[in-house]
Amino acid sequence: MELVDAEVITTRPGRNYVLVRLETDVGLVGWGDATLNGREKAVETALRDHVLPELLGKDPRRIEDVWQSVFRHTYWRGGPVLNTALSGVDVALWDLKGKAAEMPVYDLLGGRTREYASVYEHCGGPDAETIVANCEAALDHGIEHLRVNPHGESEEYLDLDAVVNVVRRVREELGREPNLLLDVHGRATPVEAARLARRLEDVGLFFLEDPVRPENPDALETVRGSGTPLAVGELATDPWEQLPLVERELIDFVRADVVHVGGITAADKLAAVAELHHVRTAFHGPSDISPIVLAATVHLDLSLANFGVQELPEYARPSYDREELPLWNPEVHDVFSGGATLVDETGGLDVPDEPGLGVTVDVERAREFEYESQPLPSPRNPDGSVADW
Ligand code: CS2
Ligand code: MG
Repeated sequence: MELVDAEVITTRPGRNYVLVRLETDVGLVGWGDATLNGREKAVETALRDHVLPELLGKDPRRIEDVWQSVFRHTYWRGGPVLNTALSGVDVALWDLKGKAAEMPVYDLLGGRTREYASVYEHCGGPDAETIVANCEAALDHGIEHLRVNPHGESEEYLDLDAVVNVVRRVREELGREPNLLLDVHGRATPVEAARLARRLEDVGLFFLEDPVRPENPDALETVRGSGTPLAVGELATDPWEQLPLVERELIDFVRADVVHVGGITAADKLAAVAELHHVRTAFHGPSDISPIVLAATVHLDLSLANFGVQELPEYARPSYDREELPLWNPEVHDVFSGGATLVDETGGLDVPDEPGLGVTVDVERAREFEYESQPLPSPRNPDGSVADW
């Protein structure tokens, strides 16, 4: 089998997605997603002008070999642009391999270890009342992991006292049972994060996410040591970035993002190392990933013994008003069908028992939605200096 066509299609059904379409000489087509939020065109160019032409004539069954050559033959390895491009290719190759073998990807990864992948839902809001109401709606639908981020007008600033007060009130209202999660988005300093983790000990968080920026792993030593579990990793653009955190057991949950860390191949290896260190997975599922990446991530979740929890993309929030739970906003549904769906009452995602990823892409419809620039947030501190978002 060989690759005879490799194409990048940038589409916008509701938001921008960079899709990878690989076609073989036996007529099989595999789909990947290489969306880098806010820098979509950089990845599109990397794929079109550099990565995809080199794939033509290669055997798509040799996923590891293709992965190694795309990653290593650049000499300057990785980074968000190149590794997102690689991830898109890798996911498309796994989709192809599943289709060729007539097996779902989770079977290629060792088979199911669970019937569904429990999710956490974004239940944040401007005040405790709204957050509690969002949590109760999620709980009514069987979702037991709830992200309770307080956010208001000044979402970009970290008001530690306000965060602690709101999260405490949410816990008091909901009782001890539900699993509560909080994402600090790397906005705290190490010592602020350490205080936050200690102050939230009595709340009993399921995890505190990205307490500090990931560049300096040693900073997590300052944060470690409280009774609050930590989750880090959505910003990693290759598995080695996470290695010190896992090996030194500085985190409890590894949050690889399948579309940035190097695809299914890299996320699976990272998860295997994490398992040996008793670290569980909590793979990234933000609203900027397409149904292709969500499906790829859930195939992994279903196969991993050390699966922890799966983030449910915000836009995939089920409509609680309807009996049927439509996962995607209508425009996304125009382009993608199949893929991961919530299994009612379980609070978990499952994928169809179909060859490959189980996602169908309407390529003609995808071509009709044109890319539009979608600026990223650019917050400033009150004194005018640049703030992280
Ligand atoms: C967030 C992301 O899902 C999360 O935990 O941190 O939404 C993140 O802000 C986006 O992926 C950035 O594109
Ligand atoms: Mg996050």
